[in-house]
Amino acid sequence: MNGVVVKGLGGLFEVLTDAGRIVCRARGTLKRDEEKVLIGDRVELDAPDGESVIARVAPRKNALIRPPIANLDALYCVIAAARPAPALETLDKLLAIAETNSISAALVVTKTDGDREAAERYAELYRRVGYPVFTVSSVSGEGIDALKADLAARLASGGTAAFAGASGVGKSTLLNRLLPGVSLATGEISRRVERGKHTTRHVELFPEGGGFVADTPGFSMLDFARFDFFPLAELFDAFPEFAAYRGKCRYADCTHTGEGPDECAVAAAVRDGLIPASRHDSYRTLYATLKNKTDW
Ligand SMILES: Nc1nc2c(ncn2[C@@H]2O[C@H](COP(=O)(O)OP(=O)(O)OP(=O)(O)O)[C@@H](O)[C@H]2O)c(=O)[nH]1
Ligand SMILES: [Mg+2]
Ligand SMILES: [Zn+2]
Repeated sequence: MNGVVVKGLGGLFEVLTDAGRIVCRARGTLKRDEEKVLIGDRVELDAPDGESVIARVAPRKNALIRPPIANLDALYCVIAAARPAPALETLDKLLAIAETNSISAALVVTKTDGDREAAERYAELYRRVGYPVFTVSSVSGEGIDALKADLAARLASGGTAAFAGASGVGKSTLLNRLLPGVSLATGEISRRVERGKHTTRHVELFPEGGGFVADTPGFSMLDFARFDFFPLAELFDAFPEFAAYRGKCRYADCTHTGEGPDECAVAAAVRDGLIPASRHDSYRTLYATLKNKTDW
C-alpha cells in the first residue's frame, strides 16, 4: 500500500493512504540519519507481521532541513510587517533555498494591521525582484482571499505547499484562516525579546483541495543560519533578478561581491536601483558563508 507521510511524532508516523490514516513505524534501515523518513515522503507500507511499517521511501523531488520536509512544490516565505521585525537576510536565504531546490517561492507579509507602511515597503521590494507577494492580516482579513486563491491553484494540481518563516510571524494563525478544517495552536510574541516562542514544534501536512498544505516550526535566526547550504556555484542562479546581468561584468571571474560598478554589472544595477541593495547584501553574506564552508 502506498501513502504520504503527513505527521511524525516520537518514531511514529501518520501515513495517509487510500484506506485512510495509518499510524506506523519505519523499518529499521529507514531510521538512520541519512535515510530518515520526512514529512511529505511518498512511502510504501508493508505489513510483514500484520502490523504496517514504512518499508520504502520513493525518490524525492527535494528535501529541506529547515523546515524538515520533502517533495515541496511551493514555499510561502512568511515575514511580519510588525513584530517580529524581519531579517531580510534570512528571508533571502529561504528564497535562495527554494530556488536551488526547484520550489516555486512566494512572499507573504503578515500583520499588515500592525504596520501598513512597512508591509508596503517589503511588498514593493520583492515585487521588484519578481516574486509573487501577498500582504495579509489575519486580524482584519485583508488579503486573505487573494492568498486563498493562489494556494487553491497550487493545490489543484496535487501540489504540496508549505508556510515557513521565523517564529511568531503568524504562520499558524494564517493557516487557521486559510484552511477551513484546522485549528492550530498559536502563541504570543515574547515582549522582552520581540520574538516568537516556537509554538509549532512539528511539521504537519493537511490534505486540502487536491494537494497538501504544511505548517512548519518557525526558526530562530541563529539556528536557520546553520542549515540548508547549497554549493557556491548555485548562488548566482538563486537570485533570479541577477540573471539579466549574467556575463556582463568586465572580468569573467567577477564574484559580484566587492567589485565596483565600473567592473561589475550587478553592482552597477544596484547603483542604478535595478537590484535592491539589501538583496546584494544578502548575496554577499551568503557568498562568504558558502565559500568558507568546507564540512559538507
Ligand atoms: N496583529 C496581528 N497579529 C497577528 C497576526 N497574525 C498572527 N498574529 C499574532 O502573532 C502571534 C504569533 O502567531 P503564530 O501564528 O503563533 O505564529 P507562528 O508563525 O505560527 O509561530 P511559530 O509556531 O512559533 O513558528 C500570535 O499572538 C498571533 O495572534 C496578524 O495578522 N495581525
Ligand atoms: Mg506556528
Ligand atoms: Zn559582477
